[in-house]
Amino acid sequence: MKKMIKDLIKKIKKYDTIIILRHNRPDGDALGTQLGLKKSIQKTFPNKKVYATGDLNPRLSFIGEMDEINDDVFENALVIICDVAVSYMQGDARYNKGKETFVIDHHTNKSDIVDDNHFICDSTCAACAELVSEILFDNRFVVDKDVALSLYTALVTDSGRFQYNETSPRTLRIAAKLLETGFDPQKIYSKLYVETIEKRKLTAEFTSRFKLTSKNVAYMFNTKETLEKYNISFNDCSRGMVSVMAGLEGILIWANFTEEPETGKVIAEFRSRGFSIVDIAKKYGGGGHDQACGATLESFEQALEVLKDFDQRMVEVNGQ
Ligand SMILES: [Mn+2]
Repeated sequence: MKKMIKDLIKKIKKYDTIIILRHNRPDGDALGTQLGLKKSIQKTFPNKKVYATGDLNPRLSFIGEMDEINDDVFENALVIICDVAVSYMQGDARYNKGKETFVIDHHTNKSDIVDDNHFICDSTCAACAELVSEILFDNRFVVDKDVALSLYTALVTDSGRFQYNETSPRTLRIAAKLLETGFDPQKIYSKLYVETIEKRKLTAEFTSRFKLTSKNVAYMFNTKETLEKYNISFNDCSRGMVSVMAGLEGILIWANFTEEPETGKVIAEFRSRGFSIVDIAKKYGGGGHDQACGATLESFEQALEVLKDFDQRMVEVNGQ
């Protein structure tokens, strides 16, 4: 991996145009890592043209804006893809149009975009930002308040405020180094964790909606009609409501199944506490982390199949 990182740094120095990408429906880690890396390269090498593109997440626009660039910009560019290794989850359909491409990730999926020499991946990192921050610090790139705010937002969100499994002494050392740049973390928390009264009431509605399987797997089915009824966006429901089933005694696996209105596909978010379920996500063509993963399903019938697998996992875990 050291050799690959060395090679990446060499390529960053060589290319005049660098485009940073990440996964679609971006979360805090995807956007924070992407924009933190962009800003750091731009500040370290002011003469280079550095861009960040992809679909938006309005809730996280405080991290920064996306660039609009023409297809021909990709021709001579170095492309660095963050927080995702697979082609079907890309935020910019032109992800494979660069002259050369690197992937930096912390998920457990293999890459179908780059070969092993261009795939910098460490699934022990709590966030992709942990790996990227380390690369930037080790190679003496500019990490000022502005860069650090983006990377810290990524670290805080993907680690669940430093609580999830992958959070390690190394995560906290990186967080400390980022904080030392002097930005105000309260500014981030007030954007991320203060919500409207309407949103809190909606969360209460969804808390009363989830069901349990015979083996105590919590789940929700959200159809297109559900989204309309509660006037909630797909993203706010799919990613935003999975956590209403988290942190409950006796519930070690929970799943949120939401119909994507444009495609009719069912986007599934899976979470567990204490053991891995990512193999089940992969069985259905998905992936992610051991205890936080997902998949794209064809139908709610298929969701029932997934729930059977989760019930089976509970039987194994309980040793029955
Ligand atoms: Mn991530």
